[in-house]
Amino acid sequence: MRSPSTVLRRASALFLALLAGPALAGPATAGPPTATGGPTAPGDVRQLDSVIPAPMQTTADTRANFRLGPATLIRTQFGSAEARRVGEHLAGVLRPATGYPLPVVPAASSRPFGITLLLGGADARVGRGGYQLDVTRSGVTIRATSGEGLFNGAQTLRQLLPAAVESSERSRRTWTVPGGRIVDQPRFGYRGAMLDLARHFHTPTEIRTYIDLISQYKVNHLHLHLSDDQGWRIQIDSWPRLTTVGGGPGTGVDGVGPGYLTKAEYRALNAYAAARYVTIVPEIDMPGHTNAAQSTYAELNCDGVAVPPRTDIAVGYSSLCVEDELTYTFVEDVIRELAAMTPGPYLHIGGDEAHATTDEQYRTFMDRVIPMVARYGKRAFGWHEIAKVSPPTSVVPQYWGTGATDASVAAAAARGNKVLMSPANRTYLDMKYDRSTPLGLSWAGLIEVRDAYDWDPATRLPGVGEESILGVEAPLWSETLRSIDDIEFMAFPRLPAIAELGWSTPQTHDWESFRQRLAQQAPRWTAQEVNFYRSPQVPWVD
Ligand code: NGO
Repeated sequence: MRSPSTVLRRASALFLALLAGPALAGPATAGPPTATGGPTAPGDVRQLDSVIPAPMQTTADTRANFRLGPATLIRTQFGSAEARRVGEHLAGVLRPATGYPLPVVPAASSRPFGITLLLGGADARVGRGGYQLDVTRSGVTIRATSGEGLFNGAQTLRQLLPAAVESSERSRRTWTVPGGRIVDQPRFGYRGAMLDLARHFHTPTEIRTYIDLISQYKVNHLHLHLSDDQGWRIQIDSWPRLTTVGGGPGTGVDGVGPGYLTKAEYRALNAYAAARYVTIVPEIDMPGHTNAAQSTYAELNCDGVAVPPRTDIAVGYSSLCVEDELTYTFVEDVIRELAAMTPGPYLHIGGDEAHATTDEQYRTFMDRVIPMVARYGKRAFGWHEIAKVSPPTSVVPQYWGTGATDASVAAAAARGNKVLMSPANRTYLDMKYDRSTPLGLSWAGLIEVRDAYDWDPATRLPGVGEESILGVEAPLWSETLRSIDDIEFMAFPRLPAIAELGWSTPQTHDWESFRQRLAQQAPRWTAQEVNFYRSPQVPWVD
């Protein structure tokens, strides 16, 4: 549980550090007590290849370790506001535990001293989201072609420092980065996580915490499931009762998950995410999973009578009235307002489990709604049932099945649609780990850490190969979840497994290596006060 005083503790640690003033940092040496205090404990220097997700290429040089000191500067690309922002973010992460001031200054030269973030000069293989990280005795240099690449390199640097760096408490110790070079590049452009705000609302503070946690594993999209049978969670001005009633008291599973995001809160979340190179993908589920809207507005029902609100976890019984023009006025209002407050390029229109809608009605509905998304400047995502209507190739079906094959998803891939992979028996973070897991569901099976990790997105579905895959996403549905502690328990350690599948080249895929690296994340999560599941498959270190 994260104590409310965490923020205060962080602030006072920084204050003390500033009072202490700068002193000179020497080059890293092994062993004895140092100018900054405590001894170097054995095992304190991390391995270059201990990072999650596994980097593409690492070349260790144990004679070239770098030690952070009280005089270390964070130098960022001269003239780049974006590089500066990444530098400030990194400084914000490193200051509380180190107690060092770590001022962020423009890099006047590319001479390696301190931590330097440069745009340009990286190995050509890094592409857009990748980076090159060089550690020598005099400094750490991260080079990339974009702010996103610098941010990803900075997340790697965090993991190369001792786990205590993630604490909000200052510790007097050495902060050594292992020497050598990493050249890294993402396998897929889309690495995603999903939160379900409909079954239980999660507050902006909780969502921000999740963004912080996922972005350290280079996950760069957060899909928000904003409406379902049990609740409506996003303010829409033209249909105001959606939130005051549909998201109001008594909504959510068992009636205990009320709440909604105002437009201002939603915009602020998008900005918070963007500062961490995370794009928000908002979802309004339709034509099914719409009971909250239909119990709030009688006119959204074919017979003009409002259905009763529902707080159980049944699925597949609700549907908007496909034949009624008013339905499309409603849907267009929602899409227009949601698109206007969403800076990201995607808008998810659900489309799963429309069992109360005939195939013909489903097609009629999607043929009207998919073009609306494009009209408001967004690219439509849908759960993979959307593939059945042969949507335009810009539409992204999100595969959530458990079967060995899916003919309509394969046919969509053959036509040129990109597919987002979320097979439920591998990526659904709401599935129980084993029979004794107190939270979660089990309809798609039990998912231990190895089940989440040991598969290849590009061979999961025949006809949906590497070239057809946009990326991988780990959904976390909230039927059984209430708090951020619950979210963390289901996501850790499986979220890093899915993150690695999305980022790392298949050549690095190795369960034995992964579980060893995962084990070393435990002290980081402890320092961050993350509530994680101690899977018996992982040799945890404390
Ligand atoms: C299914 C269903 C959701 C449930 C979830 C629970 C999809 C795409 N539709 O996934 O409504 O919440 O399972 O695991």
